[in-house]
Formats: sequence, C-alpha cells, structure tokens
Amino acid sequence: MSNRIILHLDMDAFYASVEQREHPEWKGKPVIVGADPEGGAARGVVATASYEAREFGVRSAMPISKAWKLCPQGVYVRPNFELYGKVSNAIMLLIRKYADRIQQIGIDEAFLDATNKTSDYEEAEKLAERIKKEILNKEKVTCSIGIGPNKLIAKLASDFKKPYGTTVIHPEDVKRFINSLSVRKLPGIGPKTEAVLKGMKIETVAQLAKTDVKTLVDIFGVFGRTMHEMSLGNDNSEVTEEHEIKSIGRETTFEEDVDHPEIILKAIDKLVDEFHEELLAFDIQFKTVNIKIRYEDFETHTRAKTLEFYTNDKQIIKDIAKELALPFLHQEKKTRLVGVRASSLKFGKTQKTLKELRVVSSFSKNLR
Ligand code: DCP
Ligand code: MG
Repeated sequence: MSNRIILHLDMDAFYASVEQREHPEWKGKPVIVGADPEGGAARGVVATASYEAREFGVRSAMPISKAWKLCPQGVYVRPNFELYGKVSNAIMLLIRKYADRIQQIGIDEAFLDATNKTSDYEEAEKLAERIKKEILNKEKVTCSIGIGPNKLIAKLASDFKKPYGTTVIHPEDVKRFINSLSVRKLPGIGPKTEAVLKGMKIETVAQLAKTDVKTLVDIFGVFGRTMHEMSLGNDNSEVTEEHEIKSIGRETTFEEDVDHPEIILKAIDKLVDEFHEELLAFDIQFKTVNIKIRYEDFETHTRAKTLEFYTNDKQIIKDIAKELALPFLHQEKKTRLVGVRASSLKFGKTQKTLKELRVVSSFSKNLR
C-alpha cells in the first residue's frame, strides 16, 4: 500500500470542450451545455459551462434561466450524449497504456495506478504531461491531472489547477495540502453535511482532522469515520479495473422531441434489436430490464424489472421495456430520449474476453 503513485485525470469542462472542438467558431466563447433557455423562461438546468462562461458565474446544475440572466450572450447548446460517450471511450482507451490499471469514474474521470510505470514523482509528472499532450493532440480537448500517494489526494489535486493543470502532491506535503482545503472539497461532503459541520464550527479540513472521531461517528454514523480518515489524507482504496460489465444497452435522442407514444415504442423495438445482437454474439443472459425516458425539459425517469430467471429472449426485453415505459408516454411533455438496457448479466462459456468485448462493442455509458 505504501509508496504508491496514483494519477487522477479529469477532463476540463468536458461537454463544453467537446462542443468547442466540434464548432471551432465557439472557441474562446462562453458555451453553456444544457436545456434550451427559451429566452430565460425554461425550467431545465446547466450540464456544464466552458471556462469562459464560468467567468460570468455560470455553473453545472444551475437553472438555465439563471445562466441566461448571468450570460445572455452565451452560446447555448443542447447536449449530444452520444458524441460525449464516443470521445470519452476514445480517451479511456488511449490512457490505458500509461498505467498498470485504470479505473474509469463516470464519463470524464479516471484513476491510473502508475506505481510500476514510474520510479518517482518527477517521472510521474512527466508522464502526466505526456498524457495531457496526447489527449490534446488526438482528441483536441484538455484535461487536468493530479498526482499523489492515494486516490483521495490525486483526485483533490486534479481539481487544484484547472484547466490543463498538473498538480503533484508529494507524500510529505499531503498534510499541508489537505489542511488548506475546505471540508466541502472532500468526496461525499455536499451542502447538507457542510452545513451540519459549519454548525459545529468545522469549516476547514484542518479543523475536521482535530475533531474527535467519536463525535463525528455519533453525528454521521460510519461516514464520520471515513470523513476523519479523509481529513488526515488517508485512503487505502485500490485503483480497481472494472472487470465486470454490469449492463448492456442502447439509448437514442430523437432528432425532434416526440409526443406520439407509437414513435417511442417503435424506437424501443429498434434499440432492443440492436443490442440484442450483442447479447447473442457474446453469449450473455440477463435477468433485469431497465428503461430510461428523458423529457424535453431533461426530467429523466428510470425503471427496472427483474425476472426470476436468466434469459436472452429478445421479445421479453421488448415486452418488459414497453410495459415499464407505458406510464411515461401519455404525459403533456414531449420525450427527447429513450433508452433500454439489460442488466444482472450472466456470461456464457463461449464468451470473448471482457477486454475484447469492451473494445468491439459500443456499450453506452451511464451518463449523468
Ligand atoms: N455534468 C452534468 N451535470 C452536473 C455535473 C456534470 O451533466 N451537475 C456532466 C457535464 C460535465 C461532465 O458531466 O461536462 C463532467 O463533470 P465534471 O464535474 O468533471 O465537470 P466538467 O468536466 O464540465 O468541468 P471541470 O473542468 O470542472 O471538471
Ligand atoms: Mg471534468
């Protein structure tokens, strides 16, 4: 466990950077990816904003109407999840060679364990620069990288000098680095926990580290202990490759938002036809069918149903998917996206290796 060298890579303003790459005329401009602002009247939210837009105060998860007030001159773009998924896959494939193990988190982040690829932090920093350059050259988007002795420190470091930054935290500097941060930076501490801690006069990580573990456990349960470990800069968790593919499926965004149930049901059939071929080709059976419906205002619903047996029957997926989707089809709102996937998978004996599977097949990622 000791003396590890862990890198954390996080793409800069990911969706917005991909949009700027696709539309060079938007480079240097405030680009806001999310719901259609409809002149400030819309109810959706911002998915992300380019760094130029952040100068106006625009942030992820902010109501799009507020973004419109802060930055009416911005370029407002609706998300193209399929494209972001493709760029993400290409990047994840490209960084594989730089580490013994990589662990992808969400669409735009990954941990790399570079302990055996580098002999010291100086070399690790050079490695990070190579990775950043290769991603920029090949995919035309930038990322930031943090380097530290564990995943927690690497993750906090990657956020330190965004965009296109590299931050190295040597083991002997961990305490100083983490003590300087506010508690809100720690993974798992959101606005609610932050408020409770503030009520206890705990605002910085240094103050958290000085707090009695028992007090924290009394208030936060087991997370209190985790919180205290984090405040000391400790994290023993390993970079783990995901060996198991948890689900397989497809989703599609309609070119124009749809209000006819018939069209959505047809789309479900088509999506199932597509990925069912993969289930057969790779000898995979499933027990659970999942659907996802996203309305025009980005409100998203997911439903799942689990069978008592494994099967690879195409008609079963179609029937269950439609049954699950039905309650969402007669709304006043139009639908922009529909997705179907099979999960609780069982892999057959003739199955190809998971690595092959991952590369040849375009599994859609779980997008936020
Ligand atoms: N995302 C989203 N809604 C959120 C947060 C994020 O849809 N509330 C999406 C859009 C982001 C992507 O996930 O581009 C990655 O999330 P990050 O938190 O890493 O944010 P960015 O990559 O956009 O910016 P940063 O440079 O701060 O990492
Ligand atoms: Mg990011």
